[in-house]
Amino acid sequence: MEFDVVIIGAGAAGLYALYRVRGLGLSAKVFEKGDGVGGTWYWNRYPGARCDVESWDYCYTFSEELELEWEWTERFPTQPELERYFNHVADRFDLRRDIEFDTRVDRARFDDDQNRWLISTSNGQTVSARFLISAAGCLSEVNTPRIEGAENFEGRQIHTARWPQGGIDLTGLQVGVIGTGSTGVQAIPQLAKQAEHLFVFQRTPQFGIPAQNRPLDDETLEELKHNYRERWEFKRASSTGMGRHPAEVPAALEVDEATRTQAFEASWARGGPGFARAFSDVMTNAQSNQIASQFVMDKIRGKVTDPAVADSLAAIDHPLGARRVIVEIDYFETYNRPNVTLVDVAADPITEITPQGLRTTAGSYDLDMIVYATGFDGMTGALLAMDIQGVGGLPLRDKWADGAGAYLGLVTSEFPNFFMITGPGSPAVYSNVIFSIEQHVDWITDCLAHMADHDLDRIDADPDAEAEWTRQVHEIAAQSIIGKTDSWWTGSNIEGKRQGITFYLGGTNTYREICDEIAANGYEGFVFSESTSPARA
Ligand code: NA7
Repeated sequence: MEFDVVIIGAGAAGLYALYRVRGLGLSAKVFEKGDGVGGTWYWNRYPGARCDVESWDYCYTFSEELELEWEWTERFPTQPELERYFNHVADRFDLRRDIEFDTRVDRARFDDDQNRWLISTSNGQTVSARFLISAAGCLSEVNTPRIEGAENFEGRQIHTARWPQGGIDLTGLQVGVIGTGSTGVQAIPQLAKQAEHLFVFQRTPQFGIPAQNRPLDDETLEELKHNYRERWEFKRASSTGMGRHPAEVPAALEVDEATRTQAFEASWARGGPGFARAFSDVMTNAQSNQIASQFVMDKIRGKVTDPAVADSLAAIDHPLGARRVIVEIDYFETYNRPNVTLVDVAADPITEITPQGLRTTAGSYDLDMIVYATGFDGMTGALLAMDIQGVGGLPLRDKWADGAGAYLGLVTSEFPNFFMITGPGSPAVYSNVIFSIEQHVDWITDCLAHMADHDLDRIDADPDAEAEWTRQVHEIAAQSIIGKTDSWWTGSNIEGKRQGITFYLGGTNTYREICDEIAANGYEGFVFSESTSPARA
């Protein structure tokens, strides 16, 4: 089978890419390893799964009709609601007919002579395409740490991103959860309500800001519809792709203590991921950050009745915002339940999993089930899980062995006609990702239209432009607090992974301007060629 475009993945990025590629009159096929659409929101079905970006921001903006007809029910949408949304999008735009479900892309090889990609899938097909677009996602390759003895455990072990449809009945079970990142923090309060007893194995305590979630009433929905255009303008102007007017705030050190506390209290009461925006300098000034961090740690302590447990949860050793700030609902209060035990595995490390449970240096825990809320091989994991080979059979894994780089995060040299949506070098996970996805897809499909108009068959990145862009990405990251703390953002959660921030921290607004300017200047830094290939459609 031959297509103009093959797209990997039917999550938010793949669905929109398919929509736009079809709009160009090109033939397309999407391969999706799940049996439904939604990507992250298809896979992450664990109890409590919810987006930590507000529903009115975490949605497509490409269709006015879609935006006006869809009604969100809560400030922070749950996984089931998001899955319904992506299903609605797939149906509304008749996308399913070009998606092949339960089909994983295992291998893609660029055929230099034919100027085509040959794509092999888990069900034994090989198809060819002029263009290959990865919409495989930044958080889709799960990370399950290897713990000695895990294979001998007699109970059930499950990663949160592999929670089955229909759920799991935890009634009467002794359950252990490893991991207290965004996922663990969302899942733990819900698991605690169902399990007989829940043991939480925490290695690193984290900042948690209350979501202050709420249902959306008619008045709010009406206002959201009324203002959607204005929000879109704000999204474009903002550095993170969020649709709110950035408030003019002073630096924390410019005001007295009482004013500071009042502002932090107000930000706490508003809730959500924007807590640090109470002042302009929390993310840039160490002293201001320390004051904000202390405020949050005191709040955490105030929620937990057992002082030793409160200490374990609140003794946070990194600056606020250096890891992704967690948005929580009833998380800290959950430790006041009699059926929840916090085990500090930084002080008392996990040594092995036994047939009956889990052992630490100081204790052992009988368990019926182990839940791995242990995250993902972020940014590059899903790309490198496939065997992608560029010119001359160069494996992407080899090209990126010393670190991932792609020009604008979109194209990596020696892999012609291969585009990445939210690839390394783009703002990706450090933004309202669905808005970034739209920008990427629009840029890529405009580029495809440009190539058709100018009879160009092949696009590649100039290696020098790519190296310079990657240098800039690293330079900006080096100035930020987030590059200095271990987390999945730096890749330190994956054994053997080269560490460092691989996303662009210069702001989505600046990034968009750069991408647009490069396109307007004849795609500076990209190399096009006219092909005499017989396969040209
Ligand atoms: P994260 O944020 O990577 O969190 C993973 C958690 O699992 C974190 O608490 C880790 O502790 C813990 N972990 C991982 N391996 C181990 C081992 N071997 N022993 C003990 N604890 C371990 O993943 P999430 O899924 O929560 O969130 C990912 C993103 O999804 C999130 O940022 C949002 O963007 C949505 P550590 O902190 O490494 O000590």
